[in-house]
Amino acid sequence: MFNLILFGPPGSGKGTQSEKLISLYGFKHLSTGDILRNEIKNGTALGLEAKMLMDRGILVPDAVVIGMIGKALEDNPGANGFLFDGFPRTNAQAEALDTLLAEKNMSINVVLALQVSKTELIKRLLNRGLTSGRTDDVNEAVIGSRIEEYERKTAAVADYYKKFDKVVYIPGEGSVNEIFDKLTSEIGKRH
Ligand code: B4P
Repeated sequence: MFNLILFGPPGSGKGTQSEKLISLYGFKHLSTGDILRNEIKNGTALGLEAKMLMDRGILVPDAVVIGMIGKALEDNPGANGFLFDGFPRTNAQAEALDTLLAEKNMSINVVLALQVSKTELIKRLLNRGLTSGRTDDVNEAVIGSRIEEYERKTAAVADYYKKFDKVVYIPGEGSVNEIFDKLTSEIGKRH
């Protein structure tokens, strides 16, 4: 069992690298962004509430995403490991994750934190907005709010895991394959 968090600001490559990591290692991919977009697609009450916040670049309430992750852990008892993508995004989410994992005698092995400049983040997200159909990617003001939410609420999550010596910073600019090699090299040292 190996559990990792892929951490970084919006547009840092979490979703992109997660896809490659799960196909190499067979981890169960838990992306709170994907789960929320699925709720929106299905028109659920939760999806409607989440859409209003996501369209403004604001984080969804902790209780909602913690509940989603708790359910996903229950639904996947046989997984050989979990890749958390876009979660936790606040210290409250990080503490709740530790509690959920401890109940199952599990813990986080490593937090891989992608570092990308703000200019590059904005460029990537606007570029994705040309084709993704994601309403939160088309407007530069919304992208700005997402980056501000990251700086105000999420960046401190790395400090939470630093206390347990679990954070490794990875330069997140360069080709997708170059960054993937750096990630797999760090996983290889611990897996
Ligand atoms: P997410 O779905 O997590 O989206 P994200 O952070 O914007 O994207 P990600 O970082 O995965 O994208 P990637 O770089 O791979 O969140 C969306 C919203 O959901 C949040 O704003 C929030 O409202 C809500 N939410 C989700 N989780 C939550 C939580 N835990 N708590 C509260 N609210 C939550 O891709 C970006 C682009 O960069 C792509 O086009 C990709 O092709 C490109 N790219 C990737 N790597 C590249 C590289 N090396 N070079 C050039 N381009 C690259």
